[in-house]
Amino acid sequence: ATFTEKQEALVKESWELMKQNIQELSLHFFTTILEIAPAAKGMFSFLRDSEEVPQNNPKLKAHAVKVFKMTCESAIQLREKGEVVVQESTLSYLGAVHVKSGVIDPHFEVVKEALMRTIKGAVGEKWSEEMGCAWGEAYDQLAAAIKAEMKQAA
Ligand code: HEM
Ligand code: ISQ
Repeated sequence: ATFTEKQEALVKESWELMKQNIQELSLHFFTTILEIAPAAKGMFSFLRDSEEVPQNNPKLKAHAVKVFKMTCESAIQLREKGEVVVQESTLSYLGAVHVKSGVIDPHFEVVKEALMRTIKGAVGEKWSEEMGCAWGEAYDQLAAAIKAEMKQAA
C-alpha cells in the first residue's frame, strides 16, 4: 500500500496539535500503556521505584516525545520513499535498549494501542478513521524496523 500526501498531512497536523500539550500527553500515553499491561511497569527504569507514574519526570517525557516524533518521521519517509529507514546508529541503540529492558514483540501492540488512544483523546473531534490508519501504518513500519534490530541484538 502506498502512503499518500493526505495521510502524511493527517499525521503532521495532529502532531502539531498534540505538541502544544506534550507534558500531559506523555503522561497519558504512559498511563495508558500501564493500564493495558500493568506488568510493563517493571521494565522502565524511571518507574521501577515509584508507586505511580511520576508527574514530572524528564526522562519519561523525553522518551515519550521521541516515540511520537519517530512515528511522525516514519510517516514522512513512507510518503517520500515508500519505506521507513531509521538511522543505523539510532536503530542499533534502540534495538539494544529494548532487548536489554526485556521487551518482546507482542509488547509492540500494547504501545500501539496506547499511542492510538492517546492521539484520539488529544485531537478530539479532529480524529478520523483515516488519521488513525495513517498513524497506525507509520507505527507498524517503525516497529518492524526495531523488532528486526532486536533480533540482531538478542
Ligand atoms: C526506551 C522508542 C517500543 C519499552 C525507549 C527510548 C526510545 C524508545 C526513544 C529511549 C532510549 C534512550 O534514549 O535511552 C520506542 C519506539 C517504539 C518503542 C519508537 C515503537 C515503535 C517499545 C515497546 C516497549 C518499550 C513495545 C515495551 C513496553 C521501552 C523501555 C525502555 C524504552 C522499557 C527503557 C526505558 C528506561 O528504562 O530508560 N524506547 N520504543 N518500547 N522503551 Fe521503547
Ligand atoms: C519508551 N518506549 C516506548 C514507549 C514509551 C512511552 C513513554 C515513555 C517511554 C517509552
